[in-house]
Amino acid sequence: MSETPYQALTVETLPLRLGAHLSERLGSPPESWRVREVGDGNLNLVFIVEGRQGGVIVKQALPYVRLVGDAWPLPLKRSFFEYHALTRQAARDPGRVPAVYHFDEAQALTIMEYLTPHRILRRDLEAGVKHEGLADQLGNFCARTLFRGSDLSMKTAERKADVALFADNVALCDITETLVFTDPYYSAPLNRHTSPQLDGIVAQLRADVDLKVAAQQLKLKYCNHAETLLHGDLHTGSIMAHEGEARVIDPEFASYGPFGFDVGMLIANFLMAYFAQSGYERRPGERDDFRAWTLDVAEGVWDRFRAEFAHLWRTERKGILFPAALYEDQGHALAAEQALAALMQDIWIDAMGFAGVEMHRRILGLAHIAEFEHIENEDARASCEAKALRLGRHLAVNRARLLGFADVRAAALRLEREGIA
Ligand code: SR1
Ligand code: MG
Repeated sequence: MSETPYQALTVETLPLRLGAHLSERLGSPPESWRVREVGDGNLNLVFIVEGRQGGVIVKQALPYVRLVGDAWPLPLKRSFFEYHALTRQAARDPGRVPAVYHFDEAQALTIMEYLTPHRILRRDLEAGVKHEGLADQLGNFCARTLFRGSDLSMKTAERKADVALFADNVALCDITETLVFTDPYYSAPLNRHTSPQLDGIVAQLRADVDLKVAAQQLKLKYCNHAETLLHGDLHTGSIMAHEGEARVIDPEFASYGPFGFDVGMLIANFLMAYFAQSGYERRPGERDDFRAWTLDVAEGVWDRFRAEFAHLWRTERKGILFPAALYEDQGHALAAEQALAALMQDIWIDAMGFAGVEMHRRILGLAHIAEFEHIENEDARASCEAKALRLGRHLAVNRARLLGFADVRAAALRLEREGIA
């Protein structure tokens, strides 16, 4: 198949084209398979293919941004970066990403594990469905992939080769650079917000020079601080969950970047889910318990990330940076703890900044989130989004003054209680 020029799959052509790869796993004949295209993301085709013996996911890149259409071309090579990110994540945090069965670079397609009956986590955050153990699994995923993908773990040759490989993921980095850090802060052509009732706060934010400075300082970090291999798009639509298990998907935005990026983006998505809850209440307080849970998960992700990262620092620091030869081996174990505390403080500050801009771009930019979009009442939706915009501003601008998650929680609770007036 890889000798054939790229051609997008359809529900009709898939069985014939992938029959040789899938028959053993799904059972024959290919004509008997049930094929559904279920991609609801912004970029790709995603097929569920089921036969008598089992099912798989077939994900294929399109040569353009699905959300916008062929007016916005996008390199197929993103599937190559996704494949390479998945293999690294699988090694660094086993069991947390879908198993890859086959990758075809020319067709920009990956055949992988069908996670069922898992659901996209964002849908459950909208529906008010909790998942046990989520914060721990996601915090560990961030710590393990970010620590083990960094100079704290990797040797110099492997690390340089990997930075070079992912440096080519130019188009997807450009999307993040533009859509996350720049577009929300002026009236960029692709921007939209869902209600004229937000016009006032949107104008305020776009006139806020401290915020513009903060956003570009964060962009500088995203572009220049190649500290570790990022997932690059770790929001709650990139997580599938079922009962006690969370799985992380879709790392096509993988690139080297700052430690705080993934964990900050993820926390932002739980904070937005927190503010969305009132939009689904049929009577005030109906979602109190679930709302509180979303904040607990945000805090839990940070706590677990910090604890696991510290554990890896103490037990696996075998890379280029902060070698034990300089610290523990010289009787200076305390100095290593001092260095860890300083690094963790930097990561926290960056993570809060990235959380802030993520909250803004999901309300002001091109790519919105379902939890807000699906709130039918316009007044209720605008109120939820305005609170998230305010918190985003607080996090981005005051990121270096936040002492810990208690400060974030206090700000979120106050906004939820008092609104933005
Ligand atoms: C044009 S792509 C828009 C967004 O969708 C992806 O999931 C990323 O979050 C990207 O920023
Ligand atoms: Mg995605």
